[in-house]
Amino acid sequence: MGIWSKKSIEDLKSCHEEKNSQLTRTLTTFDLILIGIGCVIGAGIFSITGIAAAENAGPAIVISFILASVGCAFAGLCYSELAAMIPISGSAYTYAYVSMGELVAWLIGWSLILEYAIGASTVAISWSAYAISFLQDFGIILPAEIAASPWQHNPITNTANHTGLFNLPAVLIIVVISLILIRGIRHSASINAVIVLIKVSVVLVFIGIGIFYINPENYVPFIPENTGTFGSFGWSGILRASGVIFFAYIGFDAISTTALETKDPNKSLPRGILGSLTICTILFIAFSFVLTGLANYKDLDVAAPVAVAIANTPFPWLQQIIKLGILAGLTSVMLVLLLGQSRIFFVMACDGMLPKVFSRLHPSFHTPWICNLILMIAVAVIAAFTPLSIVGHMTSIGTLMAFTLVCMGVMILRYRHPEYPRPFKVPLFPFVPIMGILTCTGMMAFLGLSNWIRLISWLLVGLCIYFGYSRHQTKHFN
Ligand code: ALA
Repeated sequence: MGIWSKKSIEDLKSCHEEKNSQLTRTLTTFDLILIGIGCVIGAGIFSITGIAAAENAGPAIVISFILASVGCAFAGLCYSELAAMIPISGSAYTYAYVSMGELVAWLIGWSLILEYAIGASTVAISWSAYAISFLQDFGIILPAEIAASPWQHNPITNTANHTGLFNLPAVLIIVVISLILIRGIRHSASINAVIVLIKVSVVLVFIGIGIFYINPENYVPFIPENTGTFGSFGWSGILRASGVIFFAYIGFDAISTTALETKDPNKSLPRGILGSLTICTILFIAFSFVLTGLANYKDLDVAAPVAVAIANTPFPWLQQIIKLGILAGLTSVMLVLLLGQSRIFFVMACDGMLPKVFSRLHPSFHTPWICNLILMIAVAVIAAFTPLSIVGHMTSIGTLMAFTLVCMGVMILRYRHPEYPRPFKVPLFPFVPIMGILTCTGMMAFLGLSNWIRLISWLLVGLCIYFGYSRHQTKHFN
C-alpha cells in the first residue's frame, strides 16, 4: 500500500465504470487515425524542421527524421500493446499505474502536462506567427505589443527587438478551441476530420509540386561539416536535430487517451496508433527532403520555412494557400492536445490524484467542462508570455520521458502478468521495448543540459504536490 501500490486492470475498470457510461462510445479506427494525424502534423514539420536544418543538420535533416521515427515506432508498438490491453483513458499515466505503481504514475501524469498542455502552448505560439504573417500579406498589421510575448522576436518585422507585451492571437485560438471541446467529442472529431484533410492536401501539394523544382546543389554537402560545436552539423548535429524535430512526431499517443470513447478499443487503438505513425513518417521524410532541396538549408532559419521554399518555385501564389493550410493544421494539433490533456486529468481526478472538479461532466454535453476551462486559462497564459523555443524543448523532453516509461511498462507487465490477454503483442520482445528505451533516452540526452535542468525542476514541483496532496487523496488498491 502507498506510493508503490499498483492498480489491477479490474480495479481500473471498476473505478472508471461509472464515468465510462457517461462518455459516449462513437469513435472508429478511421476517426482515431485522423485524430493521430490531426495531432502529429503541425508546428514540428511546418516550423521546427527548417530551424533544425539551418542550425543542426542541414539537408541531413532527412536522416534525423528517420532516426526519430525509429524511436517513435518502437514506442508506438509499446503504446499499442498497452492501449489494447488496458483500453482506458489516461495514456501512459494509466499504464504506469498498472505496471509501476502510484508514484511513478503521478510522475508520468505530471510529465504528460509537458506533452499536452505545454505542447498546446507551443503550437499556439507558432499558430500566432503564421496568422500574423498571413494577415500581413493582406496589409493587416497587428500592433507589435499584442503580437508576441516580451521575450520573443518581433514576428511582424522579423527582428530581434522585443517589443511584445503578450501574444493575443495565441490566446484567442486557445479560447476558441477550448469552447469547441466543451461542446463535445463527436463534434470535435468531425471538425478535426475536415482540418486533417486540408493539411494533408497542403503537405501533398507541397511535395508534389516542389519535387519538380529541386536544385540538386542544395544537397551539397548533404552532411555539412561540424563547426566545432557539439550539435552544430556533422553527426552530432544530426542526432541533436532528431531530438529537436521529435516534436514533429508528438501526438500519435494521444489516440490512447480516447479509449473510453472508442467503439472497439482493442482493435482500433493499435491500428490507429501505428496507422497514423506510418502515414506521418512517410510524409515527413518526403516533406523535409523537398524543403531542403528547394531552398538552401541556411535560408530556412525562419518561423515560416515553407514560404521560403515555395518562393523558389514559379508558383509564389501558393504561399497564401499553404499558410492557410498550415493554420488549419496547427489548429487541429491544438484540438487533439487539449482534448488529450483534459481526458488525462479526468482519469487522474477519478483516481483521487487531482481534485474531483477535474472529472465533473457537463450535464448536457457530457464533457469535463470545468477541466477544459481551467486548462484554457493555464495554456493561454503560458502561450501569452513564453518564448516558443523553451516550451518546444520542454514538450519534447517531457514526452520522451513518458515514452521511455511506457516501454518499461510493457516489459514489467509481461513479467508480472504474462497471463493477461493481449489483443496486440509487441513483436520481437524484449528487443522492441529495449530499443524504445535506448532511442528515447538517447534523444533526451542530445537535448542538452538546460532542458534537463528544467525537466528535473518540473518533476521536483510535481513531487511536492504528490506528497503534499495527492498521496493522501488517492484510492488505494490491493
Ligand atoms: N507533433 C505536433 C506538432 O508538430 C505536436 O505540432
